[in-house]
Amino acid sequence: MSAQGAGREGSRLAALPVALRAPARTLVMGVVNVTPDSFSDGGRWFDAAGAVERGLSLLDQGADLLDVGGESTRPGAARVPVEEELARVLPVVEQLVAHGAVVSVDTTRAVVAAQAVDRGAVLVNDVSGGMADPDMASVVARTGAAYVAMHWRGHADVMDANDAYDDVVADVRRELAQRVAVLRDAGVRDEQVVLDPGLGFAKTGESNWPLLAHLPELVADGYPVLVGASRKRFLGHLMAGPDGTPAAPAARDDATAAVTALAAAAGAWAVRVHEVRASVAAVRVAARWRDAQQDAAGRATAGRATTEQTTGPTTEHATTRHATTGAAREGAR
Ligand code: PMM
Repeated sequence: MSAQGAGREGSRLAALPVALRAPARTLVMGVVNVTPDSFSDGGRWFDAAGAVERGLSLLDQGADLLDVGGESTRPGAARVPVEEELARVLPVVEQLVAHGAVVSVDTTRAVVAAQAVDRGAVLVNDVSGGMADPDMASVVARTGAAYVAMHWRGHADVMDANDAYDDVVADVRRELAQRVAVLRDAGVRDEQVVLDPGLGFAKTGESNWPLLAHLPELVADGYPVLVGASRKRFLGHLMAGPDGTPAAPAARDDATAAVTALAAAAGAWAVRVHEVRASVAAVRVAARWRDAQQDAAGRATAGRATTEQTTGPTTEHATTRHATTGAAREGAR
């Protein structure tokens, strides 16, 4: 799978403000859950005023965009009626847009996506990658909104039972490529698409780590990549206390920021997080780190070119050195 025209300046994610289309550093998307039962922050901002206030505070902390959701995807959660989802999400989208925020809507329903875009959302974040609602792809095609297609195998009530992979990295990449093909058939342009490996969705624990470790391969497929590790169960297990009790969601923020730094160093387009401040620091560190790597790789290449001009390449040794240069460049990307 590769994104045709992914590098074309100006056309990629055209619904977003220019600065967010091909940013110099990884973006930080702040989570605004207007739900009574999300796993990590359910109920804390469950009225429109509280949710808007939360969104504004995330912007103050440095969020580049806000993801507004009205349906919990907590494992085991029941579905919310569509009228309820609309009533939760639309006023919050509208008010945050009025405050100048770049707003994404976290929904699997085409009707919610369409109405949120009408109210100014510029990105549709669909954890089902279009699988939950057959009308989603045509809404995305018609509106031209940016679209996050996440890897997904079923709603919250069944997702844990779907954690079965031959090779989780290969399987997720293949299933995402299938989603992209369906989107293309419906008229969605590659330039609208962001891909997300779907950490925690049909991935109960160990399956998440190979996906993070192989993030550069997903990035190399050419689509912007969004990573949503924030406060997820696999981080709770990682940070378990001495008796094995998983760390509570709010105690997973330091580990989340560590994932942000590594995801940013691997070239992720954005991270989706509940606590923004530490992730903003992490993406800044990662950006400088990558710049310094590229500078070092550039200097090494220039130095070698000068040496070769002076001495001329020697046979086998020269081949080895070029191989090293290539690896250094790859590491610097
Ligand atoms: N995770 C959650 C919700 N929405 N969207 C994307 N694109 N990627 C994710 O990993 C993701 C998501 C679950 O977290 P929450 O219930 O705390 O919002």
